[in-house]
Amino acid sequence: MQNINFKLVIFSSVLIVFIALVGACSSDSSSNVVQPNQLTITSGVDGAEFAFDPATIEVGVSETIKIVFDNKGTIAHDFEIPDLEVVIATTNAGNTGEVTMVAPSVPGTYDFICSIPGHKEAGMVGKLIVQ
Ligand SMILES: [Cu+2]
Repeated sequence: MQNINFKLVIFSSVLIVFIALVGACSSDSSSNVVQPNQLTITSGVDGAEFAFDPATIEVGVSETIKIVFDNKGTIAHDFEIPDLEVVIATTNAGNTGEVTMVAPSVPGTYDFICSIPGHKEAGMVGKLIVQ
């Protein structure tokens, strides 16, 4: 009788450890989800109201990329890549906006701009290089 109880305790212990391991593994697999690389583009750096910093960004072909637009200026701006239909809507001074995009599958260079009238002409342009 004593022996049977002992076996039952061992079996239960093994079962508990097994369940814990399965639990650990399944929570592990969720961390395998690919997180997009993040790029931050800032405006208003060093008082340059109508400029993006950096003005050139490089991404890999087909790369999933999260773009964060950080408006450190004193007026509202937006961020658009017209040819790729990528848009971060008007972002007020001191705020950030973001968008996640998948880069084209072929290399190329695309302009990004602030689409608020007059801002592109004042210098709010940059290049996204896909390579
Ligand atoms: Cu602007």
